[in-house]
Amino acid sequence: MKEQLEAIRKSALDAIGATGASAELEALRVKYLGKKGELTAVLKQMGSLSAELRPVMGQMANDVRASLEKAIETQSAVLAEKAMEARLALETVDVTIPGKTVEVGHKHPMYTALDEFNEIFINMGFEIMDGPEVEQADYNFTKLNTPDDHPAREWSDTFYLDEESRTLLRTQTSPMQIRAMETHGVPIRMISPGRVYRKDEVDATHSPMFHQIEGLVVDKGITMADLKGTLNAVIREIYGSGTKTRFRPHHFPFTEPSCEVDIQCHKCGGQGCPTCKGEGWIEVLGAGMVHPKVLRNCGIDPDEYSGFAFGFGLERMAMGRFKISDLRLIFENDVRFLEQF
Ligand code: 2NM
Repeated sequence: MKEQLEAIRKSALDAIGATGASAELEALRVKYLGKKGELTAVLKQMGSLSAELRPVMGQMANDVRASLEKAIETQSAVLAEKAMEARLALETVDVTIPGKTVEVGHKHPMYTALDEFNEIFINMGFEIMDGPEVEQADYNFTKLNTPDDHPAREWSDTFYLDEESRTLLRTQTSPMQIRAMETHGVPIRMISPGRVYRKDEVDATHSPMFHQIEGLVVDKGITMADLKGTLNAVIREIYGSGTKTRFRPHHFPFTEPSCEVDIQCHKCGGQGCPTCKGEGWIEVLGAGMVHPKVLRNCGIDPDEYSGFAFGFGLERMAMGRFKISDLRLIFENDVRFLEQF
């Protein structure tokens, strides 16, 4: 029996030392120390030994068990270390590889133009007011002195949202000035920038959605001189202090008198060139003294108060400022285009 135990110890220790994976080690543990293992089988023969030999063999069997358990534990630690080294070798990070650059976006050029515009008006004491893009025809047209039979109300020009032509996508931001006069009251100095919608085919200068900034001042004693002074100041902030302006008579239903405002072409100095299409002047906005009927429609007494209003096209302004030749570039959002600003 002693030889048997020695043989088990030797073959088991050799086998344990030779394992390369923890599964093999577990198989060996079962093979030698398990319930049906070799060492257990030897122990089962103890009953046939003499009373003097039994404790001696018992002691030896325990020694063998202890040394196998110790060897398994040691080998297990060796294997775990090897496994960790292998994993670390696989997962090495080369910190010298150049990183992937993250592309950081920026504001759309048209909104850069809008921010500057807002800033100019805030500095002049104007409030910025936001309003709904889905409007009532009443606010978009009627209260703005645009009667039911006016051509601007045609279905071919306006996106109506019901058969009765009562709700629509606003065609201008002026309904917001009406709301402002009704709720804010006088005196008032405000601008309302935002999206407007018209049934236009897309081309180099048209889009069914574009942006306007309209403004309104109402107080006692406001005259055309205030209109000219304010708009000249704004235009010179945007286009440069030496910019020449021209106020031409025009017609809008909601203002009387009305005008369009041109700036002298900065490219040719008024001689006429491709930028100004040979005109020498570039139209930048429409304006006028708020029609007395419009004031009255908003509960303001035109005998006591007067005001002026104006409207800029934001895309047109951005196109002039950034030398953009086609309106579609502004909406396509091709990063190769946007990256230039
Ligand atoms: C323009 C041109 C002229 C305008 C008028 C009003 C209101 F509500 F006060 F009557 N808001 N905006 C106006 C006047 C807009 O855009 C070219």
